[in-house]
Amino acid sequence: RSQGADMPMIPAPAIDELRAGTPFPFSARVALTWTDAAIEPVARAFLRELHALAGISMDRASEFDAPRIELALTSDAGDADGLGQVPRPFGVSPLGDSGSDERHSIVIDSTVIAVTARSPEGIFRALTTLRQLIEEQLDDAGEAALAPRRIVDGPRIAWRGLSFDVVRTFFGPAEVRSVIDVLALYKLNVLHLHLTDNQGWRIEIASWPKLATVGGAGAVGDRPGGFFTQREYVDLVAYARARFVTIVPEIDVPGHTSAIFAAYPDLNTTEPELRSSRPDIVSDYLDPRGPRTFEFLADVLGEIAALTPTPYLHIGGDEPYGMPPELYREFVERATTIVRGLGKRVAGWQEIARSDLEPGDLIQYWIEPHEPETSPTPDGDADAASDTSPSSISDDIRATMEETFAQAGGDLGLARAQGAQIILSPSSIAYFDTPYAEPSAEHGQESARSRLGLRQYQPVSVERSFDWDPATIVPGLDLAEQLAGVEAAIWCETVQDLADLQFLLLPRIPGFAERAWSSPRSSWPEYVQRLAAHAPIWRRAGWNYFRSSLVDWR
Ligand code: TNX
Repeated sequence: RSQGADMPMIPAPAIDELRAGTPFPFSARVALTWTDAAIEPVARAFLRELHALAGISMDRASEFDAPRIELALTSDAGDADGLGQVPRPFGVSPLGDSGSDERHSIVIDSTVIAVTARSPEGIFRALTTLRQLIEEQLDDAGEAALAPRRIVDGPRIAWRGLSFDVVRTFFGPAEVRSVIDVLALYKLNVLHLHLTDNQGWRIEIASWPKLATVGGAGAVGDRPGGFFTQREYVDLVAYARARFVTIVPEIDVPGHTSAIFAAYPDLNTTEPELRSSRPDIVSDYLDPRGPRTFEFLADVLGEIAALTPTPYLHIGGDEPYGMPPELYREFVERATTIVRGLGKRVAGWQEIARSDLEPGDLIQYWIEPHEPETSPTPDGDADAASDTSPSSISDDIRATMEETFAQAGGDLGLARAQGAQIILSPSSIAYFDTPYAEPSAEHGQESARSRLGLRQYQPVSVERSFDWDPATIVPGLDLAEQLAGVEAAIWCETVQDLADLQFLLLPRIPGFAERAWSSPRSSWPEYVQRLAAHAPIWRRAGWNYFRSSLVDWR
């Protein structure tokens, strides 16, 4: 293959112009220079990363050394760096109004690589591109020939995330860090941590200690439980931050709350006739009329808010099975009042649009019209959910389950009318806990870890996670006014360990990231060649991935 002249970057940059000339000779002798103290942490992290990756020890050097990589912050005065050619992104920054500018430019010539941006985050994104270029060309001697080119880039969508279920299977800090590494490599900037659900509570709460110790003891099936201490969580937030990934914590209420009730049974004041006897359908909920419900919620959200710099707290709100609609509405209104009182903004699954929201709140779209999976999903281990006898739940419970999905088509309109913005997580595309679809059944059987992915879903091909357009997935969505961002989601009922998790994330994450970041609409035949070139990066990092037969892997 040509020396770096093909375009291995994912996501594809907005502007990429190849230039004539001798390639830049990347090696351990290359020096890195920077002028602004603000970018020192990003520069040092890049040096450490290259060292860890390939034993490369570049060093900081004077601005006269060559070859060298120069990092500099620029101002937008006069647009000398050309960043003005890349439009501002759609959506909202997970950092809030102070959200930084991710745009950057990279000019590679035979002796110097000049990297400029308006913020440390922009420099970080540029270095991620550079890392991909280097890794893709790296030979056994630790050298890479980088073709002269000019790249000017920035994201199409500001909020680009992964929602990660650490409840159904508990993943500890080291495993979460490795997921953050995958996100950062593909310029995703949000890790939405689904910290609580029926099967477990995964974060230490000092004022309600049994949430973690009792509520966190188990997981799906007989898998081990676990939880993050506050210290571990704070360290994860910092680890993510250093990679410009924002952790958005989710405390899922008022449904999906069995772990709370296991720890503190008195908090469960669900009417006896609304409690399900089916193990796979949970209909107990946090009741707004419970005497300690909002004291509890204020304590929990208060502690989470204090540990979390992002302006957003995600309150879940999905699938409030068993809950009469007026109680749900009352609950969400009180919960959002608590969040605002803590100085934070509200995010929640799309069902919260059925309550009063405020402009700037975020709702997460996941229920698609006319898809098979919009029927109620059994909760927990798919194989254990064998009791399908309709007699074991009451008509009242059944009605609330059906309501959840029957009303879904109105949620976006309700959100729009209230000025709330939308995170797109269309389940048929963005849910990665689906089996892989492959052209040949045998290939699927032998390599697709066929136990992975929930049975109620249609299998989804690697191409499908790539071949969609956030701009058209919801008819009539006004990108400038209503879009907040996009998030993929990985639910872990069938995912048992890190190898399983990586198997479902790779190669879907890069395709999703391409759609979130890139403005030029790449085609599958072109994209799949770039994708193939990334497998060596994953192998070097020790990440598992699905060797789909749709890709001619390197
Ligand atoms: C629905 S998506 C859920 C999760 C399940 C998931 C399985 C959503 C807001 N709730 O509790 O894990 O389906 O794909």
